Amino acid sequence: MAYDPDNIFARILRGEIPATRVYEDEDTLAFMDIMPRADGHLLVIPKTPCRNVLDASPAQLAAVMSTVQKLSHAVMKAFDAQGVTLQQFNEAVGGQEVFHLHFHVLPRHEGVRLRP
Ligand code: DGP
Repeated sequence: MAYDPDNIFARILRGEIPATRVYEDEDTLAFMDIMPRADGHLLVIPKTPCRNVLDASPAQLAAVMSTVQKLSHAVMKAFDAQGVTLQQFNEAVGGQEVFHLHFHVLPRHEGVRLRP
């Protein structure tokens, strides 16, 4: 499937719509999810065009996962969490709604369920 350069996350990358940015490096950006399912729920994306894991290069995956790991530690510390759940969806049938590769980082606390 083709990459749509006007998807919402591409527009966030270009600064056309606002987002609460929490981390950025040469290859990746992280910002807070607009519909958080846990306190501290953030999204990590590559800066280069990529529809999802099925479309990703090894370099894009490596960069995104490196940031996911870094921010998992940071968000656990910031939110005093005991763990994190990582989620990632591919194509509409796989639950994907925004067609720019992203990983959800969801801090988890004992006895607290993810919000729907
Ligand atoms: P999914 O593709 O299924 O992982 O769902 C997209 C996620 O992106 C969902 O958790 C809500 C979030 N989201 C959608 N639009 C925006 C937006 O404009 N800004 C931010 N920060 N998050 C968004």
